[in-house]
Amino acid sequence: PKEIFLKDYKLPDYYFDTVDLKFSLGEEKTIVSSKITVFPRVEGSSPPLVLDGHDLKLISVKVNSEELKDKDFHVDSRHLTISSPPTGTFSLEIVTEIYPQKNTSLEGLYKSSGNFCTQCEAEGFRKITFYQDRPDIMAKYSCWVEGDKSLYPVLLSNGNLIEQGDLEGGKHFALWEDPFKKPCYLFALVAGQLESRDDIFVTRSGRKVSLRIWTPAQDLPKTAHAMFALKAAMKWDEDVFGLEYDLDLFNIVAVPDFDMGAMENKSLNIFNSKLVLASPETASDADYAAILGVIGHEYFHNWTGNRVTCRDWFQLSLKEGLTVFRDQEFSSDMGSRTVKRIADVSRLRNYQFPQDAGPMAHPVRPHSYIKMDNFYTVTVYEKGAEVVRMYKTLMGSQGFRKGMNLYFKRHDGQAVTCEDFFAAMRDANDADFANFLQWYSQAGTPLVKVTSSYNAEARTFSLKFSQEVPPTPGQPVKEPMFIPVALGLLDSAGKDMPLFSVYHDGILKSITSNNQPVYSTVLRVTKKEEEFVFPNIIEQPVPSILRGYSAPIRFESDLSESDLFFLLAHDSDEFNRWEAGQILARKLMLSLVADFQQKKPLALNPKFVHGLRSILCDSSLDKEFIAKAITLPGEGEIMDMMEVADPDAVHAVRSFMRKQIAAELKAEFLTTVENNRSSEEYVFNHPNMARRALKNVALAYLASLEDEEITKLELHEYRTATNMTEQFAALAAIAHNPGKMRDEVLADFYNKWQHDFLVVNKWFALQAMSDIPGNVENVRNLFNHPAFDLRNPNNVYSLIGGFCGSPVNFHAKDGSGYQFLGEMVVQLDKINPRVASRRVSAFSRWRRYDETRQTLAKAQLEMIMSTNGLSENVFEIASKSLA
Ligand code: BAL
Ligand code: ZN
Repeated sequence: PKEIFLKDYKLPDYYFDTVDLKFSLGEEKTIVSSKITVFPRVEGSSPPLVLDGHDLKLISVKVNSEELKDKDFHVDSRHLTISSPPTGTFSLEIVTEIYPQKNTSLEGLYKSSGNFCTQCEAEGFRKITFYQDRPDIMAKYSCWVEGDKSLYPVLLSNGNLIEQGDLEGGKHFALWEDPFKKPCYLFALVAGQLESRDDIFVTRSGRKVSLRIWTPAQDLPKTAHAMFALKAAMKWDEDVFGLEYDLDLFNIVAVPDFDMGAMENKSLNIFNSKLVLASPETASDADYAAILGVIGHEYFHNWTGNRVTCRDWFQLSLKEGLTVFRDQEFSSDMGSRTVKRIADVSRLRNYQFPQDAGPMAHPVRPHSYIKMDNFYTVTVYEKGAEVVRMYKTLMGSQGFRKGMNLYFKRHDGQAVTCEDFFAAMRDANDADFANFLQWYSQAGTPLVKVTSSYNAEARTFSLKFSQEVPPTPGQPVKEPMFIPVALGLLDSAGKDMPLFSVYHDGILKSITSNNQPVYSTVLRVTKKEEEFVFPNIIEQPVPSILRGYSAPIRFESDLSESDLFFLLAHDSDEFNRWEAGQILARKLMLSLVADFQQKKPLALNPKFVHGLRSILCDSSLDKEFIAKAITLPGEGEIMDMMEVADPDAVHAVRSFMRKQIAAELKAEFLTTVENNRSSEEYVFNHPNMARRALKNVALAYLASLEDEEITKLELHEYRTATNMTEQFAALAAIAHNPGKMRDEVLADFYNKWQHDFLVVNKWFALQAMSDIPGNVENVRNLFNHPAFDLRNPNNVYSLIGGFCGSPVNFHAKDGSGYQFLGEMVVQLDKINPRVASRRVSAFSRWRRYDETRQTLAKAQLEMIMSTNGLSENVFEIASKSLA
């Protein structure tokens, strides 16, 4: 397979102006005709025109209405080359035949669950017709779709519906026209038996936009929340960024078989059903929140991605990092900012940090790829969002908005790069960002250490920073990064001290705002080592550093245990209150892991339990914050901090701690459950979700006691629950402990919900993720369950992804977990390479484990590599993992 490099980017030889597509949908085959207006980039030049194509049958090709002779073009499995195109603008007409019914890759045009649907990002359009399949080719499209009227009563594509009508032989057609130039990855077509929930949004300048959410008829009642989310997102983008929707129609289609979460095709977003359909009885609070975030995300792409797109796929984070940042901000404004920040940072730590420290580590803007699909990663998305957040931290909300305004003013309608975004931010704010661009090109999570000292005589407080960016594949030596460090200093009463100035490099700089002191400031750490000294600090402070997690780094400080307990109790920055508790928990867990490995008895620090009790019983705190603050760091996070990851020890220690905490705080947890039951109908709002979150965390702790009375309580909660959030939490609590009760309740749940495939996926995931010893056998049985279909990505994520999320079973020392995954990858790769390669990633960090596990995991990677007909997708991840 061929590796593609950013440094090799070349402007295209030809651009396309207009693209008129015609789809004749059939049961055996679909005929795709395209008519493209082509013009050369350099006037008068006429180099060969090379078009991409994959799995296509070429029927005919015409230039300026003349059919080309065999000698004038060349076609192979990946390209159509027209050797001597005419000079100047010309028309190109191509007819291809494709077979959507046989397309299990869910890329290009495919038919599933009775409907036609497309997915073109990143490089799926080449499976529809021959084209310059690259995002810097932006053209205006029209799309004629025709098909059987009874089988496909609804025919959708991008833009405005220009005409529709009946044709002979029971067929009908629709003609769509998109007035905005777009790259082909944003093309979409949907045809099938669908109905819509309709609504209207009036933009602030008075445009009346029709909103339609399409699903099979029986699911329509479950689209109310998605419609709410869409309207909220449209309003939010106007309020926060001044960005309005630009067409009269916005369609969303929910489909059951979809690789990704959703896709932002211009005016025709296509969604995985799990991110659209919700009712209180079938969807949890987490589902509701995810729907809000992803509906927002796809809608926000209309400006950040569609109106301004990427020059090439290396720039993916230009649109994804920015749009994730925007959806995070949207969700924060719709709920609790602190809780959202905690959730986002946890995700970064649990998924992105391991990627950044493993063989697939890559910069936010990768330097090379074999399959672009492998780079839709937590690094490009989540770390990319952190990079965007740093601009805002450095320049404030207004400065960030000024930068966004300039970005759109300069680049609307263009395909641009991460430097263009950086330049807009810099120029709009007249800012000096020194080495900030390193964030796009250097992989690896910087490790920042800080030591503090107070000089009582001089009344100065000093912070000395040092930073190290670890080596990553292809990048052995790193430069220092530009790290914004937000901080405040707490006095002995726990209040933020006023700050006026700081010495940096021996120079005193004012940090006041309108001549008033500030209580939190942002230091710019840019060197390998540097010192900041605060003058006029009248008593020894406790520093609260990296407030709001102002940079995506690993951070170590010399704060003592008592400093951390102090911050946990007093910090005005709620994120850092949570963080102080997490640092304490991580330290405690690591020391218990060492005890466990040395076969010492385990004992829990009573101060830690006391700290948890104080938080649990503090009625002034937000309930969801409490739920987060009393949740221990995940097993993956702790393993990630170990020299040699030990899944058994970490699992044993975390289970021990949970059980001890549950025993010590049993009365408080029981009261928490009692006081936080639903008393009214399900409402999707922060106070209600927070209440349910706290109740469910308490219930989960109690489950670890394996106590008969508690089981009765859980059963009561399960039976009386009026919403999925509480019913599922009770089910999970019961399923925590093996036995007859577990089996019966799991069976009861399935019987109740077997008609709803989204709920059945939850049922698969719950069992797959279970820590019950030897769970691989159960998962193998579920693989043969009639409701499981390897062709459906949601099924795969639930069962196979879920299984890999249980370290103790996936990393079972007998290799049974690795063997299961190896077999699954090989089977999946034949069906859907993109889904398969995402699963291989679970093997990537095999070198982190002991020798026995290393040998077993490596053997599976080698087995995968030796499989005949391996896809490029899986090849890339497996070979890089072995390198
Ligand atoms: N562009 C792929 C799906 C998403 O990030 O919105
Ligand atoms: Zn996106």
